[in-house]
Amino acid sequence: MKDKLIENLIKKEIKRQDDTLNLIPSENYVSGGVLRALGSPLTNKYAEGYPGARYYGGNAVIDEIENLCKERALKLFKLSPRAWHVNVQAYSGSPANLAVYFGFVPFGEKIMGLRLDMGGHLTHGHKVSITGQAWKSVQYGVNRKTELLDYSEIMKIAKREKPKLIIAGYTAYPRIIDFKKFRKIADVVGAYFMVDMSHFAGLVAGGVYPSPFKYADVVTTTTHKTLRGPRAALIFCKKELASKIDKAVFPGLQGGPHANQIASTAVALYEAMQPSFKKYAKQVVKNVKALAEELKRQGFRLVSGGTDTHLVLLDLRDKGITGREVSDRLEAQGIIVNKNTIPFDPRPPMDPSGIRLGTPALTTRGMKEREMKIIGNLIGEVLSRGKNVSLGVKKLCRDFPLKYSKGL
Ligand code: DSN
Repeated sequence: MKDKLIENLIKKEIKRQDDTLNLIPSENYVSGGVLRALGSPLTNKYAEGYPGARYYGGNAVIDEIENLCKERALKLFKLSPRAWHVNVQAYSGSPANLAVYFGFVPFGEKIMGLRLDMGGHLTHGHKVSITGQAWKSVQYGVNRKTELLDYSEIMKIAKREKPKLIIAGYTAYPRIIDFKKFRKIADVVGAYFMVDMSHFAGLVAGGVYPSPFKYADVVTTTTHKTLRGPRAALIFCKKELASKIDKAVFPGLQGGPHANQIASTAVALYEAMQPSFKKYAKQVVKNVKALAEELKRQGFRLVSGGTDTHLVLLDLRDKGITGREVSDRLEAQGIIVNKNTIPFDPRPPMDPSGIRLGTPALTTRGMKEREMKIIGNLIGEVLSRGKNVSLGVKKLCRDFPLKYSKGL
């Protein structure tokens, strides 16, 4: 690379990734194949439109790539192409969600999602997001005592507000979602039912989290979290809704699709179909359970008491430290976590009362339950006993190296 400044910054970031323990539940490490497609000359091509109907010439190869990506996406989630459609052009998760609302719900009508501070996402109707401004947003919460979804309360709100679309699937909810109950609620009020499975898509693909497809009308997902692909998104919908989604993505919301990103997604989907990915997904869940147990042993309170997914939320209120302080103190020793609100958080989002920890990235590095116990203990050493654990962090990073610094 002639640009030495950027070249050196890339090297520096690779070293940072290599030398730290990444517990951010929405991050992962992609394969050389995924990077190869993402950094390929496919980025040179304009392809507005869809396979077989483009606004530019020279798209025969891009058509093949997009069709292959779609085929693999349906196959990975065991969906019949007769019943389901998938759009693979959304640039990332937020535009994917926006496209769904744009396709299904007239401006000013109601959408209903989980509050951001209780584990929902900005694009599920939060007031600072366009999704909470262009549409009327109705928000549900979790139960104060159990910190779990309260389906009868959600039903009550839905009956009162009559939203046109109901969203399930969250960014900081460590438990299994009952999609069947949501389907019933949506049916009672005549709403579309959408699942945003961005966080747990890889777990669904690996068979360790319930699939939402039996119940949802539309399912969105980013591809870069547990699914371990490039930053991109997929929108699945029932076949009869296909033209609403396709028109909303292009020309409604976006211009030319990113062919390199679509090819890279196709590579990730191929990888997720291999038996080794099933093993990976299982290990992600085993690892988070081991981490959760150790954190409990270290005296931390887990929101909802535990986890069924790839993440845990720690409530730090009884520790007298905030999420931001914890994140900074751990980062100084090479442990990267995510400050996060907890349900009914008395503190603001920039310095909340919790942290969110997940195992997808460390599991990709090859770590197992033994290492999760060690990491849970390291976290306790730093936060409860004020110890310096940087040597322990270095050893784990050295024992489970990333391959990027070796040129893949
Ligand atoms: N940033 C994603 C996450 O970390 O969950 C959501 O957009």
